[in-house]
Amino acid sequence: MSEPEQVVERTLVLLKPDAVARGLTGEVLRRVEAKGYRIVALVQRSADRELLAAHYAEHVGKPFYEPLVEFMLSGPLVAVVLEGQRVVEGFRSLAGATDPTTAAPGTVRGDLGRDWGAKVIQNLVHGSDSTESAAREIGTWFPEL
Ligand code: IDP
Ligand code: MG
Repeated sequence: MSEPEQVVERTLVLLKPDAVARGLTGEVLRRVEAKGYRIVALVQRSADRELLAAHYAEHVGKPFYEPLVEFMLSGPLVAVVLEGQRVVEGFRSLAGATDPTTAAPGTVRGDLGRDWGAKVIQNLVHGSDSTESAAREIGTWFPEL
């Protein structure tokens, strides 16, 4: 019997305003491409409150939601769609844990991030946490896809 075919997934990545402001978009995308994932779509743009409410629907009402929105509105960000087998978990692994102070060395957040004393954790990147979230988030940022 033949192996089951590996399903090609997509995930939604955001290079957050801190990554853009610090000139780290190239470094993050370098890691993504070196890992072997394909960039399907990429745009630098600003967010707005409505978009962020859709994107961060599961966090609306949490204590860090308002600072998170202010942070995400603080400058341009880069939205990216990546494609590859198991890219949802693969990008989360490249990104590292949410808290950049303790994120593992070797990860984007662990190598390039730190605590800046802000009300919200500034951790450079977002990656979808499941294929269901990815489908919803890609629809939010790239309705044409
Ligand atoms: P994730 O980005 O690792 O998936 P989530 O729990 O989905 O983490 O949180 C979304 C974003 O909100 C985080 O990336 C971080 O910027 C911010 N955040 C999460 N938890 C906290 C917190 O407890 N305090 C402040 N900011 C937080
Ligand atoms: Mg999340």
